[in-house]
Amino acid sequence: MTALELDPAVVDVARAARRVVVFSGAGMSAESGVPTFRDAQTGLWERFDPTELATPEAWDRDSALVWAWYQWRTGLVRRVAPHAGHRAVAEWADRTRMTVVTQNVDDLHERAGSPTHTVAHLHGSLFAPRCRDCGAPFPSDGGVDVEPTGPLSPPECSSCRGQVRPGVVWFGESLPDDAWTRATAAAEDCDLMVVVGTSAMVYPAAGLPLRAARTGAAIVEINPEATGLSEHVHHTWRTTAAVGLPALVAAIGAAQ
Ligand code: BV8
Repeated sequence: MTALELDPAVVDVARAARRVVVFSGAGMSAESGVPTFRDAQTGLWERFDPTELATPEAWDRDSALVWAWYQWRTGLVRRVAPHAGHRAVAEWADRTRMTVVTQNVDDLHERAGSPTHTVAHLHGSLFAPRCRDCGAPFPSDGGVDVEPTGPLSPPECSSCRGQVRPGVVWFGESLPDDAWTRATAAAEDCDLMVVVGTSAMVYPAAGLPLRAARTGAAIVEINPEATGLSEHVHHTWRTTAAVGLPALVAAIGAAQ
């Protein structure tokens, strides 16, 4: 069922839901000003596809180029703000058991008020660099404010003098056990999963909505475009995260 307006059936399902998962992708942060993976790259990285840069091979080939990319992205996220959709998800948690499972490496859900322990970062965080050799966390400096015009050398670990790397999951790397365990448990336990702003093309994350559907959850997709998931969900709503989520949460509240 594809709708351009909020479908009353979606409000009924959401109002009745007691265990909700919001599964978010890059589109969740787009209206905050964070480019999605589908958006074209700019500057130094214009000639690269993000899926080429977000790999251990790219890091081994040119860690300073990749580190500059992450420093630029970190600074950009630090300078933007969560939008009404992020805040609606945080407010919804006041009414029901909420788990946010995000593919995003930004901290916008948390900055909008979603408690850290309720957010599972499947692909890590821009704000959690770590030593590639000993794994020690390295304090994020918040990235850079001016788009780098050249490579930036990654810092040295203060514990073992190894090379510090971004705290994200690259293609070909396994997901963090804790986040994946929490995400799969929440997907299998929820009675509603709202899938927001993802093209659902990156696995194993993209398998979570069908995993939730198999255990009886209703699946609602919020995305201005169709995705490979659209034909498999109960409701797909052609709207954006910053418009749809506040409208849905307000409708639930009004309905109670
Ligand atoms: C794994 C962090 C097991 C980094 C990311 C070969 C070897 C190993 C694995 C593979 C392999 N070949 C394939 C795989 C599997 C691979 C994979 O899925 N590849 C894809 C390309 C096919 N997966 C992995 O490698 C994963 N690990 O499998 O481990 C393993 C381990 C070792 C050996 C074998 C197996 C790890 C994947 C994690 C990669 N890291 N991010 C960084 O950020 O730099 S993924 C990154 O891309 C994001 O986190 C996100 O997950 C993904 C982008 O997807 P979306 O979030 O959906 O964003 P996108 O831009 O695509 O779409 C935006 C959507 O929003 C659109 O639909 C648009 O319409 C919508 N939208 C736009 N505006 C709005 C909106 N919606 C709402 N409102 C709006 N305003």
